[in-house]
Amino acid sequence: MSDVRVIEVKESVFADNDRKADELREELRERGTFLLNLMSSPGSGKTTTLSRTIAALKDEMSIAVMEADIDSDVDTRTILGTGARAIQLHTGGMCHLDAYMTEQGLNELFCDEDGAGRTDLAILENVGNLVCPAEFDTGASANAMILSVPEGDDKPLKYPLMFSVCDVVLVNKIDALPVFDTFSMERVRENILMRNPNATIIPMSAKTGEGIDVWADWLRARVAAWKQA
Ligand SMILES: Nc1nc2c(ncn2[C@@H]2O[C@H](COP(=O)(O)OP(=O)(O)OP(=O)(O)O)[C@@H](O)[C@H]2O)c(=O)[nH]1
Ligand SMILES: [Mg+2]
Repeated sequence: MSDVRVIEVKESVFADNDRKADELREELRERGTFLLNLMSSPGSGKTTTLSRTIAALKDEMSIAVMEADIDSDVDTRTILGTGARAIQLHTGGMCHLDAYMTEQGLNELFCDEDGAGRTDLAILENVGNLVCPAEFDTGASANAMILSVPEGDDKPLKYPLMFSVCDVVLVNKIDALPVFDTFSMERVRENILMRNPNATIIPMSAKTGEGIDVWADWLRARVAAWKQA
């Protein structure tokens, strides 16, 4: 066995991606574009939340969205319906985006800027998955994730990395709490804060709009602080 060379490919892939992500963050700063990476499991409400977010913020800032999916363009069509710019990224079967893929998407968005002016806020809707997207730094200025009530309050215990890399956790579908009555808001808070004591936790419903103002305030303040830094 001693003459067998073992190469830690995974580690070098991550190290290379981290370098690229830092480069991308620098470029985005020079352009004045705040990049939000939005993650969650499939169906927790990313696209519905983005539609509400765009409605809340579009008069204050120029917003563009990258929809990442393995296939289809349904989410991009939904976002285009809000009036925001949007492009679809197909990952070729990959369950996450890395910094290189994000850069390709941003380059496409920036090509469209002439007519639309500068992009203040670019949002990446990552592929629905609680594992792989958390492992790859996309170059984002902030990471957000959505945990929806039907998924259960134990998810921070089972998927620790996702919760530890996110600045903010949106607890979505609170309108469904009467049906999913084993979900405890107190327990989910404890579980999230155990993984990430600095996480901001915002209960909301993308369906009814409850809590969207709190989320929009958080994002507005975060973009403003980033621009002033
Ligand atoms: N009851 C309820 N349903 C919601 C809420 N938010 C989203 N939904 C529904 O949940 C389903 C999935 O919502 P999407 O916004 O497509 O979820 P997503 O995370 O973008 O899904 P993928 O992109 O496929 O991963 C849709 O039927 C939405 O109407 C909510 O707050 N409450
Ligand atoms: Mg979606």
